[in-house]
Amino acid sequence: MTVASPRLEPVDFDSLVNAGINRPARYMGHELGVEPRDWQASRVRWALSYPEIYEVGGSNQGHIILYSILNAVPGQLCDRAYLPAQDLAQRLRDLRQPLFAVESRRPLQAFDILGFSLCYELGATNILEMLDLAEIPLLASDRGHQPLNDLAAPPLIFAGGPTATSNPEPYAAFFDFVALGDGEELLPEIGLVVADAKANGLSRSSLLQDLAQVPGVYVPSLYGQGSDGTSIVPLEPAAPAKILRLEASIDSMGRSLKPVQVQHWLAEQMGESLRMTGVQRQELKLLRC
Ligand code: B12
Repeated sequence: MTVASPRLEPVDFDSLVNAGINRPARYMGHELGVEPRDWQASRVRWALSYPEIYEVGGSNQGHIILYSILNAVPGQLCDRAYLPAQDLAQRLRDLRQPLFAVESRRPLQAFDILGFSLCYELGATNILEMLDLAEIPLLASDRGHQPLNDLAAPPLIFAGGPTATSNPEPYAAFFDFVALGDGEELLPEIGLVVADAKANGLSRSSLLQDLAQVPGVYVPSLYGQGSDGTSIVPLEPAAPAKILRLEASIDSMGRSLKPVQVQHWLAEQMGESLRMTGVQRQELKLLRC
């Protein structure tokens, strides 16, 4: 499988999300509390996803906590992505447009690192649907070796959350790495490793080896089946034999959660006004200023 060609600029939102799409506010990324982010100045660009439609994903506490923490890290930004409903998914496929993050409206391929909350088993198939819509190879082994600052390199794809933590193995082939336990302290540490790798032009495999040294990070490609047929053992001496499941310290808690999710009635109101007045175009202009 070849790695998809990079399409890194914001999608043509007006042609994708218009009167034919239900609840367009789901995709606008313009909720109360969203702040402008400096794409060019950011050394590491994250997208986090709770892989469900917006109403389920956007209200998930863990997802918004981790998003808020990453946006407080200097020099890094974090956007969000959700599973599009069937109407937008079909339109993306018909128009051959890649799935995008809701705030920057950039294709998910444009990010350095894309993290999914895997909070129940069936969320896994939604992740595959999102990767497919984003034109990102489904298997970690098909994502090439280019360093992340090569524009053709797909983002690092990883998962965290209760299901990923309790048994990552059924999903291992799809992820470059899996984060075990709470993400509050782990994600900023991962961000530092990724920033360093980008600054030094490290290959994807060298970066993954570095990430494997971070407590709480499991890199499946560095492990294989043990001689007993059930255990998982390191394939190289540098990979730790046991990986910690992290617990957030009390100091990392107690943040206010932003953004506030767009409620159904508001989404519908916004959808109606978009259709009638073209507010969407004005809002887009404001967002781009
Ligand atoms: C609230 C809740 C719900 C709400 C979710 C609403 C919402 N939008 O958030 C509702 C009622 C909708 C719900 C539904 C379901 N739930 Co529920 N739910 C919970 C519950 C009680 C709390 C989750 C929570 O908010 N925790 C607080 C946040 C801060 O913690 P967190 O989510 O765990 O996130 C932290 C870490 O996990 C980690 N993390 C999370 N995401 C990521 C991502 C990355 C990249 C990283 C690094 C880390 C990371 O960092 C976060 C911060 O520390 C948990 C049980 C529990 N005590 O955790 C069950 C739980 C998650 N649910 C579960 C299940 C099974 C379901 C359903 C499938 C039930 C059903 N049969 O329909 C559905 C699936 C819904 C869906 N489509 O996603 C199971 C999952 C079991 C499993 N191993 O898969 C749990 C664990 C309960 C259980 N013990 O059985 N649920």
